[in-house]
Amino acid sequence: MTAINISRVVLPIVAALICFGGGARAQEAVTIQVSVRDHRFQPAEIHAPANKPIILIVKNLDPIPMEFESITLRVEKVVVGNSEGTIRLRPLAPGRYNFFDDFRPETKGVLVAQ
Ligand SMILES: [Cu+2]
Repeated sequence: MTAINISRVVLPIVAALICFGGGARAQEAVTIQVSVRDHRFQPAEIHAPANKPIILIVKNLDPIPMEFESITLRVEKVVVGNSEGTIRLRPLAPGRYNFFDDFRPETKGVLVAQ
């Protein structure tokens, strides 16, 4: 390959990598929220965009601790009574992700990424 041929092949690849990296840095997190009251998630179904980082705020409106847990989201966080917790989620593939209160497994909800 001549020098000209190499630059024709390599330069577009380098340019593509720079663009891709810039796009990833510019990707902003989306903040969503769910509350717990009387040991129920409100709302029990929350929605978030797929393929974007998510900041999930869990507000515990009950006076005793709960533990927000999800196997598919791979998170587990204790939120003490009358306070809130912040959970950072990786960008999610479209789908339904169940969560529950690990202290009261009957307290369940679902995050729908779409
Ligand atoms: Cu747990």
